[in-house]
Amino acid sequence: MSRYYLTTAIDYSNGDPHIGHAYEKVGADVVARFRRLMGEDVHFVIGMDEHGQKVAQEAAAQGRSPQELVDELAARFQDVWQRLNISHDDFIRTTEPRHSQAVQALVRRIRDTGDLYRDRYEGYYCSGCEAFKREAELEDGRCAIHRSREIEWTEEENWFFRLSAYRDRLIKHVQSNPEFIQPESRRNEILRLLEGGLDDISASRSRVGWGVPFPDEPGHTVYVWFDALPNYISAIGYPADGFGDWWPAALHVIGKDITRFHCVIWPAMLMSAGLELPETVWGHGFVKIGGGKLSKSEAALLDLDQLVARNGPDAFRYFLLREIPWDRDRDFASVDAFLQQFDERYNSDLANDLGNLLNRTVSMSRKYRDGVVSRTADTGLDAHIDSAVDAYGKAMREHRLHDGLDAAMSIVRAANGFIDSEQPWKLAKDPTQEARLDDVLAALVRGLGTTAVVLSPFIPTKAGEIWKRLGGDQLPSLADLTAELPTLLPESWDTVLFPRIEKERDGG
Ligand code: ME8
Repeated sequence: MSRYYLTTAIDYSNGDPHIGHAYEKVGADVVARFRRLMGEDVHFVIGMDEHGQKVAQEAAAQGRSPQELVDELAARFQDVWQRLNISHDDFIRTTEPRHSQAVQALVRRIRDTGDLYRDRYEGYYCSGCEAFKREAELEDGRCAIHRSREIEWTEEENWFFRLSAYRDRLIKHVQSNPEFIQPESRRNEILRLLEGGLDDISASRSRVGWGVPFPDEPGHTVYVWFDALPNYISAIGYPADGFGDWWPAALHVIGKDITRFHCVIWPAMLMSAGLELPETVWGHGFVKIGGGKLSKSEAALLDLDQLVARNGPDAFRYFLLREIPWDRDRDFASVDAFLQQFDERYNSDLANDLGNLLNRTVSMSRKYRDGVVSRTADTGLDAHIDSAVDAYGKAMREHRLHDGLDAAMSIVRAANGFIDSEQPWKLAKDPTQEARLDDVLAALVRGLGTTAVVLSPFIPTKAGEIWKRLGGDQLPSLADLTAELPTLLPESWDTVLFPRIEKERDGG
């Protein structure tokens, strides 16, 4: 069985989870579930980035210990991921002993290759990015990404990593492995950055106490990105041999603001340590409100618990990936526009298109054939199903999740159109059309059964309910779908898959 190890960014423990975090975790979860559907052996890891200056500052501002803060937030994030049905196999926290041991082992190995040296750092540091900044990167004396934060001047003794020495190898790797950085726009950004040259970077901090102790250097902690990136190997047991069962990762899912760390620094660390590089780094776009990054007040208005409760977890998962392409930014005019679009999508795609298709298919099969449906059919709808499943598989393998979702929903649209054009209620009245009616009903059951399977990575619970409503048991894998399509639909029962939102509600 082929193995598929995928990870997401580990989230900073300095605030509540927001829709940007949810979008990333849901997207990665869709990939994980799709791979399982393809029969692959999947290992899916998410977690928390709990060290560094930003977390220590937030804890101090709240008058609490950093440990207390990160423990509370880890529980809070995990609770949201459970509500959203994220199917991760592991949750790594950088304050865990298994993680700090792995980081120290990796730092020692990199030091042994001669890639670490002591020097003095003088320059700016943005605690929002947790990154050292060149003067040229600042706008009006502030970090371009974290304009509300004060940029700090810092002078300290650090251990440095010879990042500059890896520039040519990195360029070569990016050029000869087109799948390494995706989508294409991110790959071009990184190539331009590499061509501009690289500075060595700090690997330790002597002025930040909240971190993994730097090996054999009392008073230094490991620089937070040097600590965070190795979570991808600490979670699978590095440096013990077993970590090779999963490494190299098939996919790192991250946001576009941190591609530099994942496509330059992390691969250089791996090269230095003599480890293989991940196959693909996918840099997704940003969810924006009113043209900008999510502000704290907007994030609070779009509280994840409320969004999940609003139309159910599957509806929220569906909305995130239907409305926000997986390879680009998506800007919503305002919080209200976001909520209104959520409700509209829910009504049109889920309550109407999918819910009606289920009701019509089940009730007509029961009414005209007592629920008995044949399996073979060769209608126009069957032809559409075949081509949609092909398009779906191709898009999903290429991580174009929005295109995969669209291909899946095209079956629903085609099936509803097929009912309208075939008019089974007329066929049922005409004794010469018995065979045609059988074919039409079989194609509809096949369309709906196929839809349930291909939508299951996106709406896992509701997809299972559709399958059961057709008389199936456990959702099959994509390969077993044809053999396992139900042939006897149980009597109607009164569950409404996605109850319609009848009247407009206000913002919250
Ligand atoms: O960057 N839309 O943590 P983080 C989409 N700890 N994605 C967004 C987003 C938005 N509005 N805002 C944030 C960190 N993200 C580091 C990662 S990995 C070794 C360390 C994404 O909590 C962001 O791009 O700031 C990142 O991938 C993830 O959420 C966590 O962001």
